[in-house]
Amino acid sequence: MSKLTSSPAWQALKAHHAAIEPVQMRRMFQDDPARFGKFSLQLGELLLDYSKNRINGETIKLLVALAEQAGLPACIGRMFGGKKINFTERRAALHTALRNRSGHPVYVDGKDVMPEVRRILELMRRFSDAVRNGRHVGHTGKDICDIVNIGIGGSDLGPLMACEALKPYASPKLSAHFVSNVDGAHLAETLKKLDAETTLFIISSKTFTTQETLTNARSARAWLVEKLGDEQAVAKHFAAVSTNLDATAQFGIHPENVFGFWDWVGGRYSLWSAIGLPIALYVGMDRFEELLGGACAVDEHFRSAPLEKNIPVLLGLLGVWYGNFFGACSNAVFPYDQSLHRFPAYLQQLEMESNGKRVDRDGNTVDYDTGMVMWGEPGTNGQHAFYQLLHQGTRLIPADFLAPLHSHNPAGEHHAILLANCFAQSEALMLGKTAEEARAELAAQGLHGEALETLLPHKVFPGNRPTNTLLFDRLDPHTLGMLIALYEHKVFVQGVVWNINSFDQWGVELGKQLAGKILPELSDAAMASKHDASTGGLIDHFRKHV
Ligand code: G6Q
Repeated sequence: MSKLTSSPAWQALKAHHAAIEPVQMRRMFQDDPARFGKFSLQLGELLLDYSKNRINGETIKLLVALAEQAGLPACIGRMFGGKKINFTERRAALHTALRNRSGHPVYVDGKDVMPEVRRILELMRRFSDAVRNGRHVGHTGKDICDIVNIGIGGSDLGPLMACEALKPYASPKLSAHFVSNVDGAHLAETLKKLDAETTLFIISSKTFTTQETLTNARSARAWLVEKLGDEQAVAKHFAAVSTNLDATAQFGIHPENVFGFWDWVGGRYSLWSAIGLPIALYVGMDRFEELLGGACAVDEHFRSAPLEKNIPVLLGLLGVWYGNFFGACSNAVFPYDQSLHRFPAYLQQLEMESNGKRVDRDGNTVDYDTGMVMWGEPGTNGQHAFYQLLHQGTRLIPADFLAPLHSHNPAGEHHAILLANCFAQSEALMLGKTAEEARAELAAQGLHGEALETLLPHKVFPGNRPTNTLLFDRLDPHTLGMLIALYEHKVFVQGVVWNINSFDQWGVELGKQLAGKILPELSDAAMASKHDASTGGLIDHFRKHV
C-alpha cells in the first residue's frame, strides 16, 4: 500500500464512503432544508452550488484533512513563490505571475520576473493597438482584417476557446482563425476565405520546433509570398510568440513582431502570456487585462481562503472523492452558454495532460487512480445526445454545469429556456425517479397491469448523480479569467493530493519524437522497416497505395 492509501486521512475517507454510499441525496435535501446555504459559496459575481454532491459536513472535514495531510497550503505557497515544482523539467510553474496585478515582485532563481512580464504586456498592447487602429497595416497598405493563429495544444486551445467565448467583445473589423492540425485541409480551408493583403499570421509555439506548427507556418508563408509576390511581405504579415527567439529569427519573423515568454510558463497554462496575443488583438488589450484581472482575483482567493471555503480546493477534492472512493472514471462539464463551446476541449487538455500521470513525485507507481477523463459539450445540445447515459447508465459521472445569469444576446424566451433546462437537468440527476413515482406517472397516463409492469423498470431513474453548478453574472473577460483559473487550481489541488507532477507532459513529448522517425520511411521504400508487424504492415500499405 502506498503512503497515500495507507494514510489516516485516506482510510478515514474510505470508512466514511462506506457510510455515505447508500444515502440518497434527495433524502439529504429532505432532512436539511438549509443544505444549499451550507454547501454553496460566492466569489465576486460567481456562485458555486455544490450541495448536489454525495457529501455531508463530515465529508468536507475529511477531504480537507486529506488536503492538509498532503501539505496543500505549503504547496500553494511554493507554486506562487516560483519554486521549481515542475521538477522533471527543472522549472517553476508561474502562470500566476503573468496575471499578478498586485505590484508585488515574484522571484525565480532570485530574479524578479515581473518587470519582464510587464514589458511583454506593454509590447502586446502596442502591437494590438496598432493593428486594431490601422497603424500596423499589411504590405500593400490595407488594414488587417483577419488574424490566423498557427499553433497546437497549449499554443492553440486557450486562445481559441477565449476568442470564441469573448466574441461579443470583438472588434467588428477583425475575425480570428485558428489553424492547428497538420492535416493540410485545416490550413487550406481557412486560407480559402482569406485575402493575403489583409491577413496577419501569428505563429505560436513555445519551442518553435513543433512539427505541425512549423509545417503550417511554412505553408502559410508560401501562400502569402505567392499571393503578394514579394518575400518582403512576410515582415508585415507574420508575428511570432515563442521562448525560442533564435528560431523565430531564423524563420524570418521581423524582431519587432516577436513576443517572448519564459520556460516557467507551461504550454497549457500559457494563454495569460503572449500566447494570448490573438485574444488581445481580437478583443483589445484592455479586455485582455480584464481577463488577467479575473484570474488574479481567483489566485488571491486560492492562496488566502480557508481550505473548506476555497472554491478550487473544493472542486479538486470533490473530484478526488468521486474518482478515488466512488470509482468514477470521467468528469463532465456542460456550459449552458454557446460561447463556451470550446471550454470542455480546453479543460480536457488542462486536466488530462496535467494529471494523466501514473508515478508519484518519488517515481513510485501509484496504487490509486489519478486524473479522470474530462469531456463535455454545451447544454442543451448534450441533453439530446449523451445525457441519457448520465441519467440511466451504469456509470457514475460527476458533472459541472456552468451558466450565465444574463445573455449577451437576449432574445425573447431563449435565455430563460436555457437556464430552465440547466437547473432541471441537475435536479433530475440528483432526484432521479423512484419506481413509485414512475408507477404513478404511468397509471395517470392510463396504463395498468402487465403493460405498466413491463414499462416500469425502463422509466425509473436511480438519481443520486452528483453535480456542481457555477453561475455567473454574464460571460465577460473578467469572469472568463475567473473560470479558467478556478479549473487550473482545481487541477493543482488534485495533483498535490495524488502526489504527482501536474506540470510535465512526457506523453506529449513522446508523440513529437515518434512521428519524426516514421516520416522518412513513408517516402523511402528502400528504408528497412524496424517496427512490429502491425506498424510495418500499415507503413507498407501506405507505400504501396500512395
Ligand atoms: C502543453 C503541452 C503541449 C504544447 C504543444 C505545442 O502543455 O506541452 O500541448 O503546448 O505541444 O508546443 P509548442 O508551443 O512548443 O509548439
